[in-house]
Amino acid sequence: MNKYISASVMCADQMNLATQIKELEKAGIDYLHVDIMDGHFVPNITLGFDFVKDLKKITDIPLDVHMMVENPSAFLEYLPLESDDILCVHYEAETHIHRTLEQIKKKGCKAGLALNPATPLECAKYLTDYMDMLLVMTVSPGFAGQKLFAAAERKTAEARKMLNDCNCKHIPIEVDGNISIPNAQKLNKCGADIFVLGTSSLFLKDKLLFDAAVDFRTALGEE
Ligand code: S6P
Ligand code: MG
Repeated sequence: MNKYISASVMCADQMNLATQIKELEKAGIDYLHVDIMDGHFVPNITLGFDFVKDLKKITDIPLDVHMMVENPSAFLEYLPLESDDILCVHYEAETHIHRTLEQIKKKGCKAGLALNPATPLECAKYLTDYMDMLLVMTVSPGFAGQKLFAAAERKTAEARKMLNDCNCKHIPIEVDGNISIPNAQKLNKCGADIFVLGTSSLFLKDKLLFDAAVDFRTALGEE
């Protein structure tokens, strides 16, 4: 499977966002990762629905929306997403997650299922028919700049095995949180496919976005 870079927009310079989005386009970034937080599911409040609408007006990079909100099914209608965009919801945030994934598919975009570090992979096992992506959180969600959780590699490898064992090699695994180059290299070997890049490897004080993206791809063995 190809490897993809998803740039975490909450880590961008919000006062110069349009300029940075153009730089990310030039760098050939595959997705823009949009973290929506409600202050309940996670102890932080970030980007919202109007932000997503405005973002779609200024770029054609597909969006990778990561909803960290309680009962995400109540808000799906406010997200104007298309067939190439991913809408990812947390297993822990819904009572009837199967129904929510079906609702996302009905919207016509891709459906992602996210698991917190402590959530067992078995939670995703019977839902693979409704998923276009599995997001293995490699930190507890809520903030940028955290440290990879200790079992992140083991969990990613076990997730890849679980998906392969049920004929779901085609479902990509996304990893999100402290994706530095060394951590990405390890997680790549474990079977991760989509790498969410934030303060650990893309939005760096001493490097241009373009150069950081090139360095990341080179380190992963990509062109
Ligand atoms: C926060 C959110 C993430 C972060 C990203 C930050 O939990 O879901 O998407 O924006 O992980 O990257 P970094 O490299 O600062 O951890
Ligand atoms: Mg995220």
